Amino acid sequence: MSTLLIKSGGAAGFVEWQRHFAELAPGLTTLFWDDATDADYALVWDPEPGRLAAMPSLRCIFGAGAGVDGITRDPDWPRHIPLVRMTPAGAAQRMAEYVGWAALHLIRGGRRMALQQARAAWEDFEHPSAPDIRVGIMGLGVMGARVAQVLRAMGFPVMGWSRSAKGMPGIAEFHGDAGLAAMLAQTDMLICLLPATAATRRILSAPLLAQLPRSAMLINAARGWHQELPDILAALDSGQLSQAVLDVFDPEPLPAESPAWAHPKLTVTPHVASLPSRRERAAFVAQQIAVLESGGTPAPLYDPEHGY
Ligand code: NDP
Ligand code: OXD
Repeated sequence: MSTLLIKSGGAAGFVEWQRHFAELAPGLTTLFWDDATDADYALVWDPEPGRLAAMPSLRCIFGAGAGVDGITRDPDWPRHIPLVRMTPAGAAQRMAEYVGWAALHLIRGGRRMALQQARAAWEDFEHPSAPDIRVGIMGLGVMGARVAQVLRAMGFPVMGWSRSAKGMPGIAEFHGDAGLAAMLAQTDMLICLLPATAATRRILSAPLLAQLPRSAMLINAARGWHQELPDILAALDSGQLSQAVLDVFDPEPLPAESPAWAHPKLTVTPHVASLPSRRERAAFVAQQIAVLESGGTPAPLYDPEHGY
């Protein structure tokens, strides 16, 4: 009988995980992180450094999210053990719904209307329509590819930047530093869906924002790692950015004293862009364990060479 050690959602979350795994993988024994030190599998978001390396029986690590930076920032995480990124089908769909909402919120002036409502002010204003707004997506991976399809279906002209070519119908693709510069120069709404790697740290900072057309809009649903928040606030104040929606911050939670909370051109959401239910995530893990135990390779795997 295989064992799965879980650190995601604390003791209350564990009770729910246990219920789902009992139905979805009856042969699997689930263990709470605080009660055991070894298992065949681990399902974790941000394990204490060194804990995974000290598990002699460990055969596979499951990230509790699609981004596994909370695991790989442990200098001792066991790189020889497969690390599976949490990507049930519902994850990309939820991300596309979030970004679709954020894109409409931006073009329809959602933040402005919320502020007007707070002072009972009935003030109408003109707004652009999706075909007027050229979208540039940084990252066309599991999340970015679905977002690109959905925004295109909503009527936005969509461009995307990635390391490798995708051949996505109707999406203009860009690669490399020159490709990024070319995309930024024609991007009215920039969306960040990059992984947290050495190459992408603080990429959303003043030099990049200056390459966008004036009054561009920004959505970051990837990681706080990608953004230099003071530069984004300064760009909003100067008019280089007209509005932004940020779902992620560094640190999280966003400190109560951050000027981001009250900025009139910024919408803050609390890292909720894509959170598949525990049931969906348990089903994904159960399915991947079945693949492993029948001699297959789980997917998608974190690639230590690329860092995502
Ligand atoms: P993937 O690893 O599937 O995709 C990453 C994309 O970025 C790929 O297209 C990759 O190119 C591209 N990329 C990586 N490095 C570079 C580079 N240096 N230059 C150009 N392109 C690059 O990631 P996901 O789609 O699963 O996740 C995207 C982000 O969203 C992550 O940061 C993740 O943590 C975050 N996330 C946030 C959530 C939230 O609720 N806020 C929920 C889920 C994810 P290529 O395809 O060529 O490899
Ligand atoms: C994830 C997240 O990476 O929720 O899945 O941020």
